[in-house]
Amino acid sequence: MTQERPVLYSFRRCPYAMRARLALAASGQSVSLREVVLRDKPSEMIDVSPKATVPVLVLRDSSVLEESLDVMNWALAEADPEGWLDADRALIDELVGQNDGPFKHHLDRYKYANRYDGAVAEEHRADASKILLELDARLSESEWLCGSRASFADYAILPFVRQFANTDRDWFDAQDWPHLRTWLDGFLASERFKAVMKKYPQWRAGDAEPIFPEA
Ligand SMILES: N[C@@H](CCC(=O)N[C@@H](CS)C(=O)NCC(=O)O)C(=O)O
Repeated sequence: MTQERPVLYSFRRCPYAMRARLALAASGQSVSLREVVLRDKPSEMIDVSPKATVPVLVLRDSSVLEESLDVMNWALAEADPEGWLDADRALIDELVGQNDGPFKHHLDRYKYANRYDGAVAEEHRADASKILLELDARLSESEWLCGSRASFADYAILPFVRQFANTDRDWFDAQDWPHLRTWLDGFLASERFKAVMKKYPQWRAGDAEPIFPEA
């Protein structure tokens, strides 16, 4: 059976789900949103994606995208009115790879040091900060990471920098990375951010499914 629109399993605060929602919103693809609570995942999601991470996008033909970058690429291949993919793809991939690899590694061990044996939060914060200083240097040259326009890389990375900043916002604000702060604060103040951070109740089978993004 063909569904009316794709179904997105999402969790509001998850940075991976956030980047997927950002791309869906930018591309204007509307989906039926199923808000997931991670400790109480719906069996409908696990049935289609046994690895059980969010986001998951189930397309109209029932094919399943279970990686956030795949959801972004799918949405932007459908429509990319803001030119997120116009930037140099090799640069996008390099920046996103650094984010999803080493930066995420250090972010997790900074934010949740007690979950990792022997992890010292300050050491991981320092290692993550080296990466953020590189981003700050880049943002001192241009308003966005890949030039004068926002790209895939900015929106794939911003949710993770937000999470890093929120771990200790006073410490973050005391660091010498003015361009990074302007970039993050611009994102946090944007209508796009507000639109993708709207709160939805946990979805259970049979519940109404809000259309995302809202008109
Ligand atoms: N590589 C995946 C990672 C997604 C991921 O790890 N999401 C987290 C939430 S932020 C999750 O669902 N974790 C499963 C859990 O906590 O049970 C992607 O890019 O979509």
